[in-house]
Amino acid sequence: MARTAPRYSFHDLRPDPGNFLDDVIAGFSRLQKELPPKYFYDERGSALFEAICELPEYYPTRTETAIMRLRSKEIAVRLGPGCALIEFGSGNSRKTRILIGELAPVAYIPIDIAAAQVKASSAELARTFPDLAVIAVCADYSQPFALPELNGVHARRRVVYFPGSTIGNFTIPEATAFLKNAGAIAGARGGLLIGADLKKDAARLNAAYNDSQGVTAQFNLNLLARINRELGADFDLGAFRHRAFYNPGAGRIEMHLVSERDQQVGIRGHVFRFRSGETIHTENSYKYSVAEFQELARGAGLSPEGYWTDPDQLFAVHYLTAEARDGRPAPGRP
Ligand code: AVI
Repeated sequence: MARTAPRYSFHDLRPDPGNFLDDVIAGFSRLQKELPPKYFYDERGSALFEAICELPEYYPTRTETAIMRLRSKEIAVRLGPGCALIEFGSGNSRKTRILIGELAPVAYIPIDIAAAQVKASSAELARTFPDLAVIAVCADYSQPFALPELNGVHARRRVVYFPGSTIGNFTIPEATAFLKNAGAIAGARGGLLIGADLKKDAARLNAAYNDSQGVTAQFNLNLLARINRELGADFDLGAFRHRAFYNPGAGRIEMHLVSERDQQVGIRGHVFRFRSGETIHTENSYKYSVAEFQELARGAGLSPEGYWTDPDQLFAVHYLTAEARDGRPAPGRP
Protein backbone atom coordinates (compact mmCIF):
# COMPACT_ATOMS: atom_id res chain seq x y z
CA MET A 1 0.00 0.00 0.00
CA ALA A 2 1.28 3.48 -0.85
CA ARG A 3 2.40 5.56 2.11
CA THR A 4 0.42 8.69 2.87
CA ALA A 5 2.48 11.86 2.34
CA PRO A 6 3.44 13.47 5.67
CA ARG A 7 0.68 15.90 6.71
CA TYR A 8 3.09 18.55 7.82
CA SER A 9 2.92 22.33 8.16
CA PHE A 10 5.08 25.01 9.75
CA HIS A 11 3.85 28.32 11.18
CA ASP A 12 6.22 31.10 12.19
CA LEU A 13 4.61 33.42 14.75
CA ARG A 14 7.86 35.44 14.75
CA PRO A 15 8.54 35.53 18.49
CA ASP A 16 10.79 38.23 19.92
CA PRO A 17 14.19 36.49 20.09
CA GLY A 18 15.27 38.76 22.98
CA ASN A 19 18.54 40.60 23.13
CA PHE A 20 21.54 38.69 24.46
CA LEU A 21 23.70 41.78 25.04
CA ASP A 22 20.95 43.68 26.93
CA ASP A 23 20.23 40.62 29.10
CA VAL A 24 23.92 40.10 29.90
CA ILE A 25 24.45 43.76 30.81
CA ALA A 26 21.28 43.84 32.94
CA GLY A 27 22.26 40.58 34.68
CA PHE A 28 25.83 41.70 35.43
CA SER A 29 24.58 45.04 36.76
CA ARG A 30 22.71 43.38 39.66
CA LEU A 31 24.10 43.04 43.17
CA GLN A 32 23.94 39.23 42.74
CA LYS A 33 25.18 38.90 39.17
CA GLU A 34 23.06 36.53 37.10
CA LEU A 35 22.45 35.25 33.57
CA PRO A 36 19.15 33.88 32.18
CA PRO A 37 19.41 30.07 31.79
CA LYS A 38 17.77 30.20 28.35
CA TYR A 39 21.17 31.27 26.98
CA PHE A 40 22.70 27.88 27.83
CA TYR A 41 21.25 26.40 24.68
CA ASP A 42 23.39 27.50 21.75
CA GLU A 43 24.66 24.69 19.52
CA ARG A 44 27.44 23.66 21.92
CA GLY A 45 25.24 24.10 24.99
CA SER A 46 22.49 21.94 23.47
CA ALA A 47 25.04 19.22 22.66
CA LEU A 48 26.40 19.40 26.21
CA PHE A 49 22.87 19.14 27.61
CA GLU A 50 22.28 16.02 25.49
CA ALA A 51 25.47 14.60 27.01
CA ILE A 52 24.26 15.51 30.53
CA CYS A 53 21.08 13.51 29.92
CA GLU A 54 23.22 10.39 29.37
CA LEU A 55 25.38 10.82 32.50
CA PRO A 56 25.11 8.14 35.20
CA GLU A 57 24.50 10.77 37.90
CA TYR A 58 21.82 12.68 35.95
CA TYR A 59 18.75 10.56 36.68
CA PRO A 60 15.84 12.84 35.51
CA THR A 61 15.85 12.09 31.77
CA ARG A 62 16.15 8.32 32.00
CA THR A 63 13.69 8.16 34.90
CA GLU A 64 11.02 10.20 33.09
CA THR A 65 11.55 8.11 29.94
CA ALA A 66 11.11 4.93 32.01
CA ILE A 67 7.88 6.31 33.51
CA MET A 68 6.60 7.03 30.00
CA ARG A 69 7.61 3.58 28.80
CA LEU A 70 5.83 1.87 31.67
CA ARG A 71 2.82 4.12 32.05
CA SER A 72 2.05 5.60 28.65
CA LYS A 73 -0.83 3.14 28.08
CA GLU A 74 -2.48 4.31 31.29
CA ILE A 75 -1.68 7.92 30.47
CA ALA A 76 -3.22 7.57 27.01
CA VAL A 77 -6.40 6.12 28.52
CA ARG A 78 -6.55 9.02 30.98
CA LEU A 79 -6.09 11.64 28.26
CA GLY A 80 -8.72 9.93 26.12
CA PRO A 81 -9.10 9.48 22.38
CA GLY A 82 -9.15 12.29 19.83
CA CYS A 83 -6.53 14.53 21.50
CA ALA A 84 -4.55 17.25 19.80
CA LEU A 85 -1.17 16.96 21.52
CA ILE A 86 0.61 20.30 21.91
CA GLU A 87 4.20 20.05 23.05
CA PHE A 88 5.98 23.04 24.55
CA GLY A 89 9.54 22.45 23.36
CA SER A 90 10.86 21.16 20.08
CA GLY A 91 9.81 17.59 20.72
CA ASN A 92 12.97 15.72 19.85
CA SER A 93 12.73 13.41 22.83
CA ARG A 94 12.12 9.70 23.11
CA LYS A 95 9.36 10.48 25.63
CA THR A 96 7.32 12.30 23.00
CA ARG A 97 7.55 9.39 20.59
CA ILE A 98 6.47 6.94 23.29
CA LEU A 99 3.46 9.12 24.13
CA ILE A 100 2.47 9.64 20.49
CA GLY A 101 2.80 5.92 19.77
CA GLU A 102 0.36 5.09 22.56
CA LEU A 103 -1.99 8.09 22.40
CA ALA A 104 -2.38 8.23 18.60
CA PRO A 105 -3.40 11.90 18.73
CA VAL A 106 -5.35 13.48 15.86
CA ALA A 107 -2.59 16.11 15.58
CA TYR A 108 0.79 16.86 17.10
CA ILE A 109 1.71 20.52 17.55
CA PRO A 110 5.28 21.18 18.76
CA ILE A 111 5.96 24.79 19.77
CA ASP A 112 9.45 26.22 20.18
CA ILE A 113 11.17 29.60 19.97
CA ALA A 114 14.00 28.07 17.90
CA ALA A 115 12.56 27.84 14.36
CA ALA A 116 15.30 25.64 12.91
CA GLN A 117 15.11 23.20 15.81
CA VAL A 118 11.32 22.80 15.81
CA LYS A 119 11.31 22.46 12.01
CA ALA A 120 14.02 19.78 11.97
CA SER A 121 12.75 17.68 14.86
CA SER A 122 9.09 17.83 13.83
CA ALA A 123 9.86 16.96 10.20
CA GLU A 124 11.79 13.94 11.47
CA LEU A 125 8.88 12.97 13.70
CA ALA A 126 6.43 13.35 10.80
CA ARG A 127 8.50 10.77 8.90
CA THR A 128 8.15 8.30 11.78
CA PHE A 129 4.38 8.86 12.06
CA PRO A 130 3.34 9.43 8.42
CA ASP A 131 -0.40 9.43 9.17
CA LEU A 132 -0.16 12.03 11.91
CA ALA A 133 -0.97 15.69 11.21
CA VAL A 134 2.12 17.58 12.42
CA ILE A 135 1.70 21.33 12.82
CA ALA A 136 5.02 22.88 13.86
CA VAL A 137 4.88 26.35 15.39
CA CYS A 138 7.68 28.82 16.09
CA ALA A 139 6.50 30.81 19.11
CA ASP A 140 7.62 31.78 22.61
CA TYR A 141 5.54 29.57 24.88
CA SER A 142 6.65 31.51 27.97
CA GLN A 143 4.43 34.39 26.73
CA PRO A 144 0.71 34.37 25.88
CA PHE A 145 0.17 33.56 22.18
CA ALA A 146 -2.66 32.29 19.97
CA LEU A 147 -2.41 28.89 18.31
CA PRO A 148 -2.68 29.02 14.51
CA GLU A 149 -5.97 27.77 13.00
CA LEU A 150 -5.90 23.99 13.23
CA ASN A 151 -7.59 23.58 9.85
CA GLY A 152 -9.03 20.16 9.29
CA VAL A 153 -8.10 18.96 12.78
CA HIS A 154 -11.11 17.78 14.73
CA ALA A 155 -9.86 17.25 18.25
CA ARG A 156 -12.03 16.36 21.22
CA ARG A 157 -9.59 18.11 23.51
CA ARG A 158 -6.22 19.75 23.57
CA VAL A 159 -3.47 18.47 25.84
CA VAL A 160 -0.29 20.45 26.49
CA TYR A 161 2.75 18.22 27.08
CA PHE A 162 5.76 19.75 28.84
CA PRO A 163 8.26 17.03 29.75
CA GLY A 164 11.82 17.31 31.03
CA SER A 165 11.24 19.19 34.29
CA THR A 166 11.98 22.43 32.46
CA ILE A 167 9.27 23.94 34.66
CA GLY A 168 11.83 23.59 37.46
CA ASN A 169 14.04 26.19 35.74
CA PHE A 170 11.35 28.85 36.20
CA THR A 171 10.93 30.99 39.31
CA ILE A 172 7.68 30.30 41.19
CA PRO A 173 5.91 33.36 39.66
CA GLU A 174 7.20 32.35 36.20
CA ALA A 175 5.99 28.77 36.72
CA THR A 176 2.55 30.04 37.79
CA ALA A 177 2.32 32.35 34.76
CA PHE A 178 3.50 29.49 32.54
CA LEU A 179 0.80 27.12 33.87
CA LYS A 180 -1.91 29.77 33.41
CA ASN A 181 -0.74 30.33 29.84
CA ALA A 182 -0.59 26.58 29.13
CA GLY A 183 -4.08 26.18 30.65
CA ALA A 184 -5.40 28.91 28.33
CA ILE A 185 -3.85 27.17 25.30
CA ALA A 186 -5.36 23.81 26.36
CA GLY A 187 -8.76 25.51 26.69
CA ALA A 188 -11.88 24.66 28.68
CA ARG A 189 -11.87 20.85 28.46
CA GLY A 190 -8.13 20.64 27.98
CA GLY A 191 -5.39 18.91 29.93
CA LEU A 192 -1.74 19.40 30.82
CA LEU A 193 0.85 16.62 31.19
CA ILE A 194 3.94 17.96 32.92
CA GLY A 195 7.18 16.30 34.00
CA ALA A 196 8.65 17.66 37.24
CA ASP A 197 11.61 16.46 39.26
CA LEU A 198 10.75 15.41 42.82
CA LYS A 199 12.40 16.48 46.08
CA LYS A 200 14.87 13.86 47.33
CA ASP A 201 18.01 13.54 49.41
CA ALA A 202 20.51 16.33 48.84
CA ALA A 203 23.41 13.95 48.08
CA ARG A 204 21.64 12.54 45.03
CA LEU A 205 20.71 16.02 43.81
CA ASN A 206 24.19 17.40 44.35
CA ALA A 207 25.73 14.47 42.44
CA ALA A 208 23.37 15.04 39.48
CA TYR A 209 24.62 18.61 39.05
CA ASN A 210 28.28 17.92 39.91
CA ASP A 211 28.98 14.96 37.65
CA SER A 212 32.33 13.23 37.87
CA GLN A 213 33.13 13.80 34.17
CA GLY A 214 32.67 17.57 34.50
CA VAL A 215 30.10 17.83 31.69
CA THR A 216 27.77 20.03 33.77
CA ALA A 217 30.75 22.27 34.55
CA GLN A 218 31.43 22.62 30.80
CA PHE A 219 27.73 23.32 30.20
CA ASN A 220 27.80 26.08 32.83
CA LEU A 221 31.11 27.59 31.62
CA ASN A 222 29.87 27.54 28.02
CA LEU A 223 27.73 30.56 28.95
CA LEU A 224 30.92 32.62 29.34
CA ALA A 225 32.39 31.09 26.18
CA ARG A 226 29.19 32.08 24.37
CA ILE A 227 29.47 35.67 25.64
CA ASN A 228 33.06 35.72 24.36
CA ARG A 229 32.06 34.23 20.99
CA GLU A 230 28.92 36.24 20.32
CA LEU A 231 29.55 39.49 22.16
CA GLY A 232 33.33 39.72 21.84
CA ALA A 233 33.91 39.67 25.62
CA ASP A 234 37.26 38.71 27.13
CA PHE A 235 36.31 36.24 29.86
CA ASP A 236 39.24 34.08 30.99
CA LEU A 237 37.43 30.74 31.27
CA GLY A 238 40.21 29.38 33.47
CA ALA A 239 39.44 32.03 36.08
CA PHE A 240 35.86 30.86 36.78
CA ARG A 241 34.69 27.53 38.14
CA HIS A 242 31.37 25.69 38.24
CA ARG A 243 29.48 25.47 41.52
CA ALA A 244 26.15 23.70 42.04
CA PHE A 245 24.42 22.94 45.33
CA TYR A 246 21.02 22.08 46.72
CA ASN A 247 19.49 24.99 48.63
CA PRO A 248 17.04 23.25 50.96
CA GLY A 249 15.32 26.47 52.10
CA ALA A 250 14.42 27.41 48.54
CA GLY A 251 13.92 23.76 47.44
CA ARG A 252 16.17 24.15 44.44
CA ILE A 253 19.53 23.35 42.93
CA GLU A 254 21.44 26.56 42.25
CA MET A 255 24.16 26.76 39.65
CA HIS A 256 26.75 29.50 39.84
CA LEU A 257 30.05 30.44 38.20
CA VAL A 258 32.59 31.47 40.82
CA SER A 259 35.28 34.04 40.08
CA GLU A 260 38.61 32.55 41.21
CA ARG A 261 40.27 35.95 41.62
CA ASP A 262 39.63 39.70 41.49
CA GLN A 263 39.23 40.44 37.81
CA GLN A 264 37.48 42.63 35.31
CA VAL A 265 35.88 41.75 32.00
CA GLY A 266 35.08 43.98 29.02
CA ILE A 267 31.91 43.46 26.98
CA ARG A 268 31.24 45.89 24.13
CA GLY A 269 32.57 48.95 25.97
CA HIS A 270 31.14 47.94 29.37
CA VAL A 271 33.52 46.85 32.14
CA PHE A 272 32.36 44.49 34.89
CA ARG A 273 34.36 43.75 38.04
CA PHE A 274 34.32 40.35 39.75
CA ARG A 275 35.71 39.96 43.25
CA SER A 276 37.49 36.75 44.18
CA GLY A 277 34.75 34.32 45.29
CA GLU A 278 31.94 36.40 43.78
CA THR A 279 29.43 34.37 41.75
CA ILE A 280 27.24 34.68 38.69
CA HIS A 281 23.97 32.86 39.38
CA THR A 282 23.22 30.96 36.17
CA GLU A 283 20.36 28.56 36.94
CA ASN A 284 17.77 27.39 39.44
CA SER A 285 16.31 23.93 39.19
CA TYR A 286 13.33 23.67 41.56
CA LYS A 287 12.38 20.30 42.95
CA TYR A 288 8.71 19.85 43.83
CA SER A 289 7.08 17.29 46.12
CA VAL A 290 3.80 16.05 44.65
CA ALA A 291 1.87 18.20 47.14
CA GLU A 292 3.93 21.31 46.30
CA PHE A 293 3.46 20.84 42.57
CA GLN A 294 -0.27 20.32 42.97
CA GLU A 295 -0.45 23.49 45.08
CA LEU A 296 1.40 25.38 42.34
CA ALA A 297 -1.12 24.07 39.78
CA ARG A 298 -4.10 25.09 41.92
CA GLY A 299 -2.56 28.55 42.25
CA ALA A 300 -2.68 28.75 38.45
CA GLY A 301 -6.39 27.80 38.40
CA LEU A 302 -5.79 24.19 37.35
CA SER A 303 -7.01 20.92 38.87
CA PRO A 304 -4.45 18.21 39.68
CA GLU A 305 -6.00 14.94 38.50
CA GLY A 306 -3.20 12.49 39.23
CA TYR A 307 0.43 11.69 38.62
CA TRP A 308 2.72 8.84 37.65
CA THR A 309 6.08 8.19 39.27
CA ASP A 310 8.92 5.64 39.34
CA PRO A 311 9.54 3.04 42.07
CA ASP A 312 12.25 5.22 43.67
CA GLN A 313 10.03 8.31 43.65
CA LEU A 314 12.63 10.37 41.81
CA PHE A 315 10.41 12.01 39.21
CA ALA A 316 6.70 12.69 38.63
CA VAL A 317 4.58 13.16 35.52
CA HIS A 318 1.56 15.23 36.55
CA TYR A 319 -1.82 15.38 34.90
CA LEU A 320 -3.76 18.62 35.34
CA THR A 321 -6.99 19.83 33.83
CA ALA A 322 -8.63 23.19 33.46
CA GLU A 323 -11.85 21.75 34.90
CA ALA A 324 -12.82 22.03 38.56
CA ARG A 325 -13.59 18.63 40.14
CA ASP A 326 -17.35 19.27 40.15
CA GLY A 327 -17.23 19.68 36.37
CA ARG A 328 -17.50 23.46 36.42
CA PRO A 329 -14.65 25.30 34.69
CA ALA A 330 -11.86 26.12 37.13
CA PRO A 331 -11.80 29.73 38.38
CA GLY A 332 -10.58 32.12 35.74
CA ARG A 333 -11.42 29.72 32.89
CA PRO A 334 -14.11 30.36 30.27
C1 AVI B 1 16.65 21.56 31.33
N1 AVI B 1 16.64 21.41 32.80
C2 AVI B 1 15.47 20.72 33.25
C3 AVI B 1 17.90 20.89 33.37
C4 AVI B 1 17.78 20.78 34.91
O1 AVI B 1 18.06 19.71 35.42
O2 AVI B 1 17.37 21.75 35.54
C5 AVI B 1 19.09 21.76 33.01
C6 AVI B 1 20.36 21.30 33.65
N2 AVI B 1 21.20 22.06 34.29
C7 AVI B 1 22.22 21.35 34.71
N3 AVI B 1 22.02 20.10 34.39
C8 AVI B 1 20.88 20.04 33.69
